[in-house]
Amino acid sequence: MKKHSWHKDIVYQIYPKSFNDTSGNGYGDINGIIEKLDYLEELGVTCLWLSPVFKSPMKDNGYDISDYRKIDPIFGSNEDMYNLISQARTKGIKIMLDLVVNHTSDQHFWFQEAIKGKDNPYRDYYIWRDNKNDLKSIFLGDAWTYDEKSKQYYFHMFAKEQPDLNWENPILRNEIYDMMNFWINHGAEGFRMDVIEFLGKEPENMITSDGKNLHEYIHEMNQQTFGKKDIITVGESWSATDETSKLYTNPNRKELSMIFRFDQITTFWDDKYGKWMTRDFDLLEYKNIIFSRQKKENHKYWNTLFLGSHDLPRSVSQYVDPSFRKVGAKMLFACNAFLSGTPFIYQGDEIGMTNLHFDIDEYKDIEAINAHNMLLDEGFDKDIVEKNILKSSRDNARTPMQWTDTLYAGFSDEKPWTKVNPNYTIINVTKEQNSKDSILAFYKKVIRLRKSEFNDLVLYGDFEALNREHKSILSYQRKQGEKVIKVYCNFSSQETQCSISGNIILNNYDTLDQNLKPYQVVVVKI
Ligand code: TEU
Repeated sequence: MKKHSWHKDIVYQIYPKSFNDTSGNGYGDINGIIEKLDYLEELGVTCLWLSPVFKSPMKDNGYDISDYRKIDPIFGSNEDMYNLISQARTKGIKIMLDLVVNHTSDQHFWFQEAIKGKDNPYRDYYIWRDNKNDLKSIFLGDAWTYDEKSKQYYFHMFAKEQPDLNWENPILRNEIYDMMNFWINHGAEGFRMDVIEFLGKEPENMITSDGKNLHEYIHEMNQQTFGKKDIITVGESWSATDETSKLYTNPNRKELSMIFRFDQITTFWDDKYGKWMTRDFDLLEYKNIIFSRQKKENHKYWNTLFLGSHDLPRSVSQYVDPSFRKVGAKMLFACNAFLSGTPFIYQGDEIGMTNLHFDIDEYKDIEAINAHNMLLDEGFDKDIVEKNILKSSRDNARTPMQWTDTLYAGFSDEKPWTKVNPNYTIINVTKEQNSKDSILAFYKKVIRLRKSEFNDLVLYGDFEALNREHKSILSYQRKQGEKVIKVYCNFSSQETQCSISGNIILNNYDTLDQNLKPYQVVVVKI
C-alpha cells in the first residue's frame, strides 16, 4: 500500500469547552490549548482534533455553527487560532478541525436569509418541502419543522436549531469548499468530518445515510480542497459497514483517509432505544468486529482505533470494573495501540477519567435531556431511566479536564460551564505526572513503543488473531519479515490462564505468571 506521512499520526481529541480555561469565563479556550502544548508534546501525540470552536449559539455545544470562518468569542479569536496552528506546528503537531457541514445553526447568515422567503437566493441552501414525512431527528421528535411564514417545512437530522444543508445545490457545495480552503490556507492539516454519511440524503425516499450522491460529493470535496495535499481526514459514519466503509477509504477513489465506524459499540445497543438500553459487553463479538478490520485484504482501507469521544461515555467506565480502573485504563490503550490504523486518544483518557453522577437538572446535553423525557413518556420506571441515562449520556465525557487537585480541578478559576467530576482530588494530571507507575506514564511508554523500531510493523505488518475463541482474552500477533510481536489483553476482573512466551516489552503489572491478572496487558517480542 502507498505510505502516507499521516499514517504515523497519533491523534488527541480536545473538547475545547472543557480542556483549559485561561480567560476565566468557565469555558475552555484556545489559549488554554496553547498553554498545554508542552504537555501534549510530551505525551507524544502528533495531531490535535479540536471539536468545533467556530461561532455558535451552542445549542449542541458548537456542533451548530453560525459562522465557519470565525472563532467563537468564548474560545478566543481567529488570531488565537492562527497562533495555535503555528505554535503546534513548531512542535510537529498538526491541527485537525471539526467540519460540521451536514447542517448549520439556524443563526447562520445563510439560514437567516433562507427563512425570509421562497425567493431568497439562499433558500435553496437548505431543504424545504410543502409536506413532511415520518423521518425522525436523532435528537428525537420530527425531522421537519414548520415555517409559518412560507408554509413549508425545513429538514433537520438533529435539533430544529440545526437545519440541514442542501448538498444537491452546487453553489452551496462550493461555499463549503471555499471555507475549507480558507482554513487549509491558514494552516489546518486535518479535518474530522461530522456525520459525513448524511451528505447524500434523499428525504423523499426516507434515506438519510449513504444516499446515492454521497460519494460523488465526498470525491468532489477531496478534489476541490485537501486532495492534492497530505492532509489527514476522518469521516464520522454511524451507519458504516464492512462494504460501505471501503467506499470512503479506498485510496483509488480519492475520498477520505479513514472513517470512524461504530459497529463495535452499536452492536450492544437496543434496536429500538439505542444507547439508552444497552446489553452486556461481549468480548467475542467485539473481537470479531475489530479483528475483521485488520484482515490482510482490508489493509489498504485505513482504520481508526478509538475507545472514547465527546459522544461516548468514558471508556474506562464502559469496559472496566471500577476497582481496576488504573490497570484497566492502561490495558485498553495498549490493546488498540499495536493494531494497524490511527489511534485517537480522547482528552482525559490518558489519566483514566471516569463517568460520574449527574442529577437530572445537571445534564447539559440536549440529547440526554430529550431521551430522559422520551423514556419517561414511554412508561419506563424513573429509576431505570435515570440509571440508563447516567450510563450513556454524552455529559460523562464532557466534564472539565482534571489538571490538579485544587478548586475546579485546575481547569478554571471560575465555576465551569458543566459539572466537575468530584474525583478530581484523586484523578488529575499533576498526580499522574508525579508517579512513574501512572496511567499517563504508561500511555507515554506505549506511544514511544509504537513509534520505535516497531513502527513499520505496527502500521503495515500482517495481523493474526490468537486465542480467537477465548471469552476474556483479546490477543493478536503482528509480523513483518523476521519481526514479531504478540499482544495479550485480559478484559476481565478474574485471573485467566494464558500461555505466553517471548521477551516482555510492555506489561501493566510488575510480573507475569501463568495467569494473566485482572486487566493485565503484556506485549512480547519473539
Ligand atoms: O455526532 C453524530 C451523532 O449522530 C451523535 O449524535 C450520535 O449519534 C449520538 O451521540 C448517539 O446517540 C456528531 C457529533 O459528534 C455530535 O457531537 C453532534 O451532536 C452531532 O454530530 C450533530 O452535529
